[in-house]
Amino acid sequence: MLKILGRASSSNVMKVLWACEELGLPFERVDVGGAFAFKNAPDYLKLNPNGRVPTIDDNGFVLYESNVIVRYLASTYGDSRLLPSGRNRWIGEQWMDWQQTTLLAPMTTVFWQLVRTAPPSPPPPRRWRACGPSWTRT
Ligand SMILES: N[C@@H](CCC(=O)N[C@@H](CS)C(=O)NCC(=O)O)C(=O)O
Repeated sequence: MLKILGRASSSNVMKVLWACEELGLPFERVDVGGAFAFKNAPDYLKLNPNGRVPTIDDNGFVLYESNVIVRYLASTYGDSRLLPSGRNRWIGEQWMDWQQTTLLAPMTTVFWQLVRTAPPSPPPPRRWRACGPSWTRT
């Protein structure tokens, strides 16, 4: 069975879980990363030397990088779901790369300032200032 290594609170793991859901793909998930560190998967760094989540193990085939995992699952198990043909495919690819290369950095700043760092609500002006240009870019 497909094994997903990574804590469910990670947006990159969520992508993979969402893809599995869309594809109706059964899987087993192990909490790794964040507060869990690597204690549930002591050999994790041998699978993914980056020390990042997610990583999948699909019957011995190990893969990391969330977008690549989503593409792999769609291409292997999708039966053309999630991976349309022709130009529509490239529109999907465009948004996936945009998320990783353009959106991610400013989104991370905004996320840590306004969501992950325990908020007084609404966030004080200094938190908004810390977001700087990242706010307008997200
Ligand atoms: N480019 C990688 C980035 C993976 C990544 O940065 N994951 C974060 C969680 S969203 C992580 O592993 N953080 C360290 C941790 O959870 O311990 C991917 O898309 O899979």
